[in-house]
This record gives sequence, structure tokens and C-alpha cells, in this order.
Amino acid sequence: MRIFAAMQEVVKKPEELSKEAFIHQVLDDYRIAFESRQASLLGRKEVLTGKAKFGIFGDGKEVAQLAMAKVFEKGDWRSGYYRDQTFMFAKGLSDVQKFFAQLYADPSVEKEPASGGRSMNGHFATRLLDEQGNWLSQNDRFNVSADISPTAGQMPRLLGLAVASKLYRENKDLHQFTNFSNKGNEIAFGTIGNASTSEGIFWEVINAANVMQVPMLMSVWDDGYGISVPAKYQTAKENISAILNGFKTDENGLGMEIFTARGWNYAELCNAYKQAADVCREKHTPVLVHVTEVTQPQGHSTSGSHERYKTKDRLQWEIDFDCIAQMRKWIVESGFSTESSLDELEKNATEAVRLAQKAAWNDFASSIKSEVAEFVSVLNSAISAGLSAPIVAESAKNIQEIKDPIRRDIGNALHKCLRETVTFSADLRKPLLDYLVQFNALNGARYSSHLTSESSTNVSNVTEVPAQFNDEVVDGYQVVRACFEANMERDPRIFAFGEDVGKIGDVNQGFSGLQEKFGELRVTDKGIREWSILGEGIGAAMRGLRPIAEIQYLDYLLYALEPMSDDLATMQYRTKGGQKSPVIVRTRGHRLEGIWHSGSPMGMIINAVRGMHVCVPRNMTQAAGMYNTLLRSDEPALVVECLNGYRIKEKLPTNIADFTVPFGKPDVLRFGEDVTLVTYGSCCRIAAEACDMLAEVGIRVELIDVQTLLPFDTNHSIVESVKNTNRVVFLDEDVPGGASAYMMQQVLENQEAYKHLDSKPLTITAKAHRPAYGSDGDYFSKPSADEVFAEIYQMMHEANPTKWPSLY
Ligand SMILES: Cc1ncc(C[n+]2csc(CCOP(=O)(O)OP(=O)(O)O)c2C)c(N)n1
Ligand SMILES: [Mg+2]
Repeated sequence: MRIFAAMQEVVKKPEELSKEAFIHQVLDDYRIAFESRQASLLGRKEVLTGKAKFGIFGDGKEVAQLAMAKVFEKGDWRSGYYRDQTFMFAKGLSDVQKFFAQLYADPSVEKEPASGGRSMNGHFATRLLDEQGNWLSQNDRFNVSADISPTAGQMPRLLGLAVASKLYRENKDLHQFTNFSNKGNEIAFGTIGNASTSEGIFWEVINAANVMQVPMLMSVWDDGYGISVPAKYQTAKENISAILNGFKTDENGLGMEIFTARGWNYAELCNAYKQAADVCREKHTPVLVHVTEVTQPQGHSTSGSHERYKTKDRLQWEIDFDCIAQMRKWIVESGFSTESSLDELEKNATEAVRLAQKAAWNDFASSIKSEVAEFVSVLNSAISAGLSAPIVAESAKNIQEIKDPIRRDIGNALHKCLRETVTFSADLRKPLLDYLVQFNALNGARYSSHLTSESSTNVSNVTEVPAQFNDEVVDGYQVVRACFEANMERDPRIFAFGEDVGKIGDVNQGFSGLQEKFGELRVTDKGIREWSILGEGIGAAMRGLRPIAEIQYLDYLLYALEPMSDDLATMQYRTKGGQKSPVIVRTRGHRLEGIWHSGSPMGMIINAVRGMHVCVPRNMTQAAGMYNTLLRSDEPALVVECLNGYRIKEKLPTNIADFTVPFGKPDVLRFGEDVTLVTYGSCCRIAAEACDMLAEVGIRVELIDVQTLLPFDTNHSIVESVKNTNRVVFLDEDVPGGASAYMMQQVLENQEAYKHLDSKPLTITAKAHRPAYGSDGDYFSKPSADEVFAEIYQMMHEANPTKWPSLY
């Protein structure tokens, strides 16, 4: 039997597989594919009948995923996209019931473990953390990093997952971390749609994976379209594997292997994946599997129909070459089963899917219904106690009549009752108000928990250790360098990489000499590719390593902002505490020279990365303390060092490896009674200069360095200063309305400092344009001590014109 012989190749131990066992496996695969298809068909119906809001399914991509699943081993990783339900079912990482729970947005992590109802359907993930937020072991699990919606957004993280295997294999000091890796034998599997390969990051990652030679097995599901746009508008020559041919392995063994297989041909796919995985795992080279001739039977998603943009011929071809129909045909022709047995299998599979869907719906609906019942009983007991407004009885009646209530219905009814009983006594309304507290707490946890880590090793749990000094004074860069050296000695999982980080130890020497000391695997040069450098950090940190990913200048962080914003910052939230990636993003910025080397777009950044921490140290000592805090915690952060601070002298802490700077705790740099001046980063020095000038005219400024923008002044200490001074100024070198406006909102609104103001609150910022080049460019673009003096003097003049006569 020719097919049997060929197929034997694709199982791990062919000699142990009898023909019966083989046939059993094929039929089991067919069942999984068929169930998956039924889930897609039923899923679409559930959306169209209004039980779910949006659906995107893996129909047409089933058989290729069975083949991929066969070679996916414990310890391996997937970073993929929304079509991969069949893979998830085949590995037992999800099932039809969970699939529907996600479609309905069931907020229970038990029912919907990928995201606890936070992500739309088709966003897959396994739980990497226990309920306390600690790592589970990865080496005895199939690991799925949590999907995100931006097309190709899975690519940067995928690179990091693959790079981790290389590090675990080649750095012997990491072999002890057996919970994470078996000496780097793990493959990182990527999946992507054909059209998404048009994104720049796809190319950046493919190139980087080839440069570094990492075990990344990339699958492209090629259905010829990206929503309605066909390949001719997407891909040169309409063939992604053909145009990637230049990457093909050369005579030196460098490059990547490229396989193609047709999406409806089970045997061809199984063989391709077997070969692909073998070479990837053993040789640690990237591999591409281009799966062609894939279909999309129901069109792209529930948002539209593909009849609008596919020709009749194409639609007919998709029916003829439907992978499940073809697999069935192959099974019958090969004599592995009969038409009638397969009919029976399909009937059972259809029924199983229907039952699983029903169970998911019942779980979802019944938990809401029991909350509705509880709400109704609260309303009824309020009525019995004398809350006689008609709206209360009406609400109890109406909400019970809603066929499929959601929690918003409870919220709407509750708020309406509260509005319409406002004239009743507090006693009578108490049950409703108590219920409101409970309702908000419950749903707050459901929908707003885990923005950041809630584990015992999050940054707020790191013990504060003050820096100690003797008289040793060094250049600023030597402080951070000493900090990195000490931490790298302590923990072999720490490694740093970026443009010019390796040989020269970064452009400002923060790692100078450390490559010689720790080797190229731990202090490493990278290509100019910020987006995927960030991704390397994300993926490697998910695998238990402690990457310090360097972006050379803050101005170039924009290239890396997508993975920070979409992937890193959302990771805890989008998995409801199921995954984490404690990567440190190191960069340097604020004022130096010219439009692209002195930006400080902190408002843009902090608004894009809620879920990360953002540290803005005023000098290298504070930066080192922040690194020490981060390297003892499990959270991701951005640290922006002051670009003009590396040559400024600082005292070298004697406990450089151990002192920590707490996050969300501002530092009062000088005390004063007249004005509170709030700032951070390089502006601390400008502010201090202005404070000296203001002191000369009798204006006493309380100068506060916030230190971290995220979190911001956790204990609300700034308002305490404002209570004393009754005046507040926010200074930074972002654009007007940038991070200064954020600080103002935090202090005036959140801390209620508005109650204590005697003068209009003020922001002093850079100009709206990018900073011009040269010292004069800086002077006229960025806030200067002259300007800070003038603004604060004017404030005091308005308060007491006699004491401080008009300056201008
Ligand atoms: C960055 C980004 N741009 C646009 C979209 C909207 N979008 C979602 S899926 C899709 C098409 C993707 O096509 P392809 O990669 O071929 O995958 P397929 O859906 O065909 O499997 C688009 C444009 C998106 N999610 N992200
Ligand atoms: Mg496509």
C-alpha cells in the first residue's frame, strides 16, 4: 500500500504503527476536521441569528492544520492567527464547547480559557500561568501565545519564541531551566494568511530569522485572498514561496528550507510537515511551509459574503477542492473506510458539535440568568421593604421577560431604578445601592482586571532598598553599566540586544566590555529592525528569559510601538492573567540634537502602552534602581534614559546590584512653599536651574520628579504638596497637551488637587513642532530655565503683584 508507506513517515514511531492504528488515526483526523467545519458553519449561524456579535472561522484550513498538529510537540510554541481552530482541537488545546464560549464572550476563564471573554472568537491562547500569576512549566505542555487581531502582529513575538530556543540550546548556563526548555529543542510555529505576508513585519521577521538561524516554522495558509482583495494586489508574482526563494538554504547550510503543499491533500501536507519539522528541530533553521490551494467556504467572516468578489469559477473550484471533501474522497479511494461509515461518522460529529454548542450557550446564558434572578430578588425585597416606586416592580417584570438577557440589561434596569427612586429615603434605596457596589465589583473584575500583573512578584511587591554611596564619582554611563554587569552575573537568564549593543556595548557604552565578559549570546548586536527587536524581547520573555531589548533612540520607538501597544501591553489583560512577558525595553531620549534625536513623545507612548510600566529616570542612578526593580519583578516596562546624561558625573552606589527604585513613588527634589513643580526625566535639571533662579527672587518651589509615568504617583503624594503651595505647574518636553496634560489630569482630577488651587494650573512644554537642530534650535523648541522662571514668576506676580512686580 503506497499511501500507507508514505504516511508512515509522518508519525513519530512508524515501526509501532499497525495498519489498523494508522487508519484509526486518519479517521480520527477526519472527525476532528469535520467537527471543526461544523463548528464554523454553526458559528456563523449563531452570529447571524444574533447570539454572538462577530464570527471568523477556520473553514477551508482544516486539513493543513491536522498536519501541523502532528509534528507539534510538547514544549513547542505557536504564534498564529484566527484561522487555527482545527489545530487547537487536534492538540486538545481547545474544544468545540470552549470555541463557542469564546464566540459568546463568556467571561469565565474556566469556560473560555484563552481570554476570559475579552477577545473575539478565533483568538487562541493556552494558560501559561497559574492563578497566582506564576509560571507553569512549559516543557511538558503545548504552548500557544495569545493571538492578536492586527494582521502579521503575530510575527515579532514569533521571532522571540524561536530565538529563545537558540539561546536555551547554545547557552549552557540556561540548561538548568528545564521547566522552560529541553536544551532548546523546541520549535516556534507561526501561522499567517497569504495576504498578511504583504505587511512589512513579515519580511523583517523572515530576514531576521534567517540571519540568526532560529527554529521558526512558518506556515502560510494561502486562500488567494485577504478579505476581498486577491493575490494579484497582494503578492509579487502571486506566489509567496516563489519570491522567498532567495532565502533558500545554500551550500553552507544557511538560509531556510521551503516546502509547498496543497491545502486539500492530506498525505502531501503530512509529508511536508514531517520534513519541515525535522529539519527545523534538528538543524535549527527557519522553515517555510507554503500551503497553497486553500479555500474559504464561508467567506472571510460574518461581516460579508464572498459571492460579491469571487468569480463563479473560483466559487465552483472552492467547492470541488474543499479540503474535507477531498480528504473524504481520499479515505474512500484508499479503502480506509466506506461512504456509509463516513456518513455515520459525520452524523455523529455534527451531533457532537451541536451538543457542545448548546452546552456552551447554556453555561453562558444560565450564569446570566442566575444573576438576573438575584437582581429580581433584590428588587422584590426592596419593594417589600417599602420602595414603592412603580419602576422597581416594572423592572423586575421586564427583565424577566427578556429572552436572552445580558448583564448590560441588569445595569440599565438598576440605574433606571436608582434614577427614578432618587426621592426615596436612603434606607429604602440601600438594597439597590448595595447591589450596585456588588455589581460593579463583579463586573469590574470580569472586564477590567489584569491590566498589569497581579502576582506576588509584580513591581509593587519588590522591596524598596535605598541606594548607598561612598565618595566614588563616575560618568553616568558607568552607573548603568555596573548595574547591568552585576545583574547579568547574578542571573544567566538576563541578556541584552539591539543595534550596536554588542561589540561596542551600545552607542553610549552602557554595555561596554560586557560582550567580552558574558559572550555574544548575552550581549548581542542586531540589525536595524526595531519592530522585530521588540518582538524578540516579547517572545523570549514569554519563555522565561529576561531580555533587555534596546531601541537605540526614543525617536525610533515609533517603529516598535505596534508590538508594544498591541501585544506586550495587552498581554495580561487579553488573557485575563493567563500570560505574561516581562521584557525590559531600554531606550534613551529627550533633549539632544535635531528633529529625530531629541523627541520626547511621552504622551503618545503612555497612551499607547497602558498595561506596561513607563519609567522616566532623571539620571543614571535612578535608571539603575529601576532596572533592579524590574529584574526582580515579572512585569514589562519601558525605561527612557536621559540622552544627555551619560557623561554627567554621578555617585556610584555601593549596592549597585541591590538597590531598587519603587514605581509610582515621586521624589521630592526640593522643598518649597510657593509652587509645586512636577516634572520628570531631563527636565528635572532644567527645573532645578529655574528653581535656583526663582529662589533668588524669593519664590520657593517644591520640585517633584514623578519618576514613573505609569504607574503615576500611586499614593497621591503630589496633592499633599499642592495642599501646601496651592499652586501647581507641570513641566515636560513633550508637545502641548502631551504627557503634561496626563500629569495634570492625574493630579487635578484623580488626586482632587483642584480643590486646593489659588492659581490657574499650568503646563510648560515644548513647542508643538519637532525640536530644531543645534543649541539655538533646542533653546527655542524646548522649555528652558528662562521660560520656566518666567512662567512661574508670572504666576506669582498674579498672586502678589506688589511682591513680584510685572517682569515684562
Ligand atoms: C493591520 C491590520 N490591517 C487590517 C486588518 C483587517 N483584516 C482582518 S483579516 C484581513 C485579511 C487577512 O487576509 P489573509 O492574511 O490572507 O488571511 P485570511 O483571512 O485570508 O486567512 C484584514 C485586511 C487587520 N486585522 N489588521
Ligand atoms: Mg487569505
